[in-house]
Amino acid sequence: MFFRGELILRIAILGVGSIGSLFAARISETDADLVLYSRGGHGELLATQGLLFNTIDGSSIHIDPERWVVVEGDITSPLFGCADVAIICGKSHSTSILANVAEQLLRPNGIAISIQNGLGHAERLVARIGRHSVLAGSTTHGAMRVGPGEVTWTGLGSIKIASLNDSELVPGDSRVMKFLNLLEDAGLNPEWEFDADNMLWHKLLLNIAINPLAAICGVRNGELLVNPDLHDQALAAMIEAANVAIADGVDLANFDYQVELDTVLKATASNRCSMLQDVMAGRVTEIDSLCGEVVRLGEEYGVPTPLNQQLLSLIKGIEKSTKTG
Ligand code: KPL
Repeated sequence: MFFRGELILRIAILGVGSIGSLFAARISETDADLVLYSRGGHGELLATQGLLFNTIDGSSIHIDPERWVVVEGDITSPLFGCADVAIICGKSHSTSILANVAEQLLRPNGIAISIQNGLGHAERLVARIGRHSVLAGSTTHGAMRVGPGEVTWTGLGSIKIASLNDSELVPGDSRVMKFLNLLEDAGLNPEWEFDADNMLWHKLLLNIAINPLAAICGVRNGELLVNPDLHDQALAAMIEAANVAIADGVDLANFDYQVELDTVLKATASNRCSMLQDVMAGRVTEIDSLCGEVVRLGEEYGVPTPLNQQLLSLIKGIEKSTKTG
């Protein structure tokens, strides 16, 4: 086993798609030990050949497979209870399975953080791991899998992190401080946020503006910035979802929709958003956790959501016609 001693921080990344691969590549540059939970062909390549990482400045780095341990399936000794932090990066629909894996991988005082699109993931982790060990997270980094065993960092964003309500896991906690320092060392731009619900809704609004439209039109994020029709549609879907957020108690008084949207579109202009990557690969998308969630909550609060309903139906239709099985 490659672990280099008890004092080295051990990070487990659960779900090593585009974003998970980006985090693994960046954290491999620090002195932390890494455990990657990844299934299928990509996992096999990570274990045998490592990862080709195309960085934000255009250079490429090969990361040796010796730099991490790749696991799949049940966690057994010596990996059981080995990790200080479990970062959940899988798709929305995999949270429950990955929460089980996190429970097996984490040390008794380890931390789990969900950095996924959509709402409710952190609470699903809490159900498994306990409120005192869970942080909420979201990211605006852009990453794209260009082929098996290869990932490109397509947009420099940040990782936002917040405590859950009534949690003792606050920025002053030494485990949280170590984790934030590690993300800083890895160049992943951690930012502490003071309201987990607001943070997750802000990211949801950006995903609702960008992901379904880019996936339906088959365009990179930057096209939504330069094509006025698409930009108007993106903004309209975002503002409609924001009405639901406000009904849900989210404070959007200082949230400038257009500025926030354009900032992410600029930073990730060359990215194919995660939903477009899913559609192109014939995978189930996260549409249920994005527009589906907005439509569901809109019905609950009596807020009309026709645009989100339409985007939901279109993506569902595309999923049916492209599903690979
Ligand atoms: O979160 C993303 C995604 O693709 O899911 C953004 C930030 C929109 C980057 O494409």
